Amino acid sequence: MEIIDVNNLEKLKALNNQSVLRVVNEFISLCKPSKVTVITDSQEDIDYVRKRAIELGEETKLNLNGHTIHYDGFFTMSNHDQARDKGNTQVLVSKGEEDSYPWINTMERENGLKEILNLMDGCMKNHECVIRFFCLGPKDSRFSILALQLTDSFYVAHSEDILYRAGYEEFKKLNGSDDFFYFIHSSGELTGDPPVTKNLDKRRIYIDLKEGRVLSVNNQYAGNSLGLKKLALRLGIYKANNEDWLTEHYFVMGVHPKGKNRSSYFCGAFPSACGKTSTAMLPEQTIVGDDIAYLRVWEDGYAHSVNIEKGIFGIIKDVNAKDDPVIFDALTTPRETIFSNVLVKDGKCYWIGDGRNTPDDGNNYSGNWYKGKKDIEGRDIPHAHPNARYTIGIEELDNADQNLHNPDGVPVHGIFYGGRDSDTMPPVLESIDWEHGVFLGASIESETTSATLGAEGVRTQQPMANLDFMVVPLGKYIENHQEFGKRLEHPPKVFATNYFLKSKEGKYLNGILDKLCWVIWAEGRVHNDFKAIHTPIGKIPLYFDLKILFKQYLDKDYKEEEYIEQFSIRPTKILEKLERIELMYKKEKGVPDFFWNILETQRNRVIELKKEFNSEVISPILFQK
Ligand code: SPV
Ligand code: MN
Repeated sequence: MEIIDVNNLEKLKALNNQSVLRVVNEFISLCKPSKVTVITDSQEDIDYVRKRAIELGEETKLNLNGHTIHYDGFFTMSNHDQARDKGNTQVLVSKGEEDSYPWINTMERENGLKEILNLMDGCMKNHECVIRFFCLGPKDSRFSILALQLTDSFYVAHSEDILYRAGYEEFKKLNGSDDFFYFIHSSGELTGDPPVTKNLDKRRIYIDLKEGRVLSVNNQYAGNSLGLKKLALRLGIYKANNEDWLTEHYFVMGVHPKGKNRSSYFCGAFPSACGKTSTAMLPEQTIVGDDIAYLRVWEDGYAHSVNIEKGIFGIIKDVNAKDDPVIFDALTTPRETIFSNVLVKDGKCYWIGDGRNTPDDGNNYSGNWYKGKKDIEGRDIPHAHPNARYTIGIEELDNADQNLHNPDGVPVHGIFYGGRDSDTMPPVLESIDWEHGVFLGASIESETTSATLGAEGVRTQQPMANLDFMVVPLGKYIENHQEFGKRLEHPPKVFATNYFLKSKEGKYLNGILDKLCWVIWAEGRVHNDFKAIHTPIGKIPLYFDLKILFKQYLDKDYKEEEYIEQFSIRPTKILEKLERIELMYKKEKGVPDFFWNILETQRNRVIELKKEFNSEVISPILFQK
């Protein structure tokens, strides 16, 4: 039997694209699937993908209409597939270039290709391979890049239908050009029920910048397997930074202040599990995207931005009716949703921090689960994984922004940068100007979380929350940000946020929804609604304005003591942070002068401040003249 039938072959040929045929031929011959199915943009083809994900056991239906559960492989705590695998993700570079990237794993291209192509030989044996076409960004848009995906996982293919815009018809418009990214993925040999990747020790994700492609094998977790997500982000960063635009790990949201009859758009970069999606999904605001954006300098003098996705692959931990009402409602009502790595009991999902009673048993990512179950290293297995996720489309949410598919994107009025920082930076800080904003983004620090494999709770530097994906030298990337802003007549105002400030006793100082007030304040700053207090590290809100916002938006009495504790400047902590930043950037070649100048100026001002007040905690009231 031919592995590709006439009908499927016709679908390929109709694209009139030799480069697509070349890629398909090369990888079908190498991976040796038993069958090849080509998926167009037709509903019939897309339904086929959903049906196969269920038939093959990669997804199982749950009680609510459209809901399914998928599990990624779990063997021991140190070898599982519930997060991005940084260690086995390698960027393939030319000989001699290996040292250009101190922050990421690199491998000499020829060696890397040899290894992974060898692992991929026969990796789809007895599997059906699907060929998919997507569009990263809105259709018919100057922003967008086309993407070809081959995978033997119908969970991957189904997730991509929810997350990305169909692109088969867009590929026809290429007129034979090879101007597209491509992604080859295989779960490799499978084991168990549900079927999970057997050989996690042979998990490899190799990024081939030269060819604009990523090869990924022996994994299922979306951050490793879905070509269009973090794998395309890396290719996008490479392309943008060698041209004149930006690819960023940004959400994009519409901010709609009460009673103002206006909307503004904000982007935001936060490392994993630092409140990025929940910011983009704040009540009464609208979402364009929650993870990855392309930005270009536009004719109106603003930066314009598009979401390259159309869905959300969000962390489900701590989503509950009180703290994340919009997401919670979306996840507990019928609609197409893939849950991953949560507990299922009687067809219903449970996760950590869902605000409900947890059943004592059920099925989770470790198989049959019961309270007190231990992994083979003797540690408790929680009922749901801390990095358990949900996949939903944005379009059908009530808070979807009307410009989600606008080919011109949305004008960016402001940018947030946030990290997980318990003791140094205030909840919100406005930059002095664009370059200082780049500095604030470049100096995000965060404690590690469960979204990547490895230890949690370690403070790491996270420039623009993009370090995991930084496939160009960091100095060049920072300089490109500076240049990008210089070309804008109206550069976005930049704000650093910190939702994770703690008291001396270790208690969070802010409620989870307090971020709404920081966002609304920032929006007001863009339109000069509020004055700000100038401090040596940037601008902060006046108590009076926040008091009103807390009352108006959260019906909370925001006390002056709370404000003083949250917005005090802590000179020693800030000097320590500046030192860590300096240490990191010193390892990097080609960091632009403006960065060092800002660092020095900030340091001198903070040293003076410390001398002047002779205190470790300086109240914001003291800066108010
Ligand atoms: C993140 O970790 O930043 C995510 C999820 O958005 S992942 O797909 O794993 O990258
Ligand atoms: Mn992300």
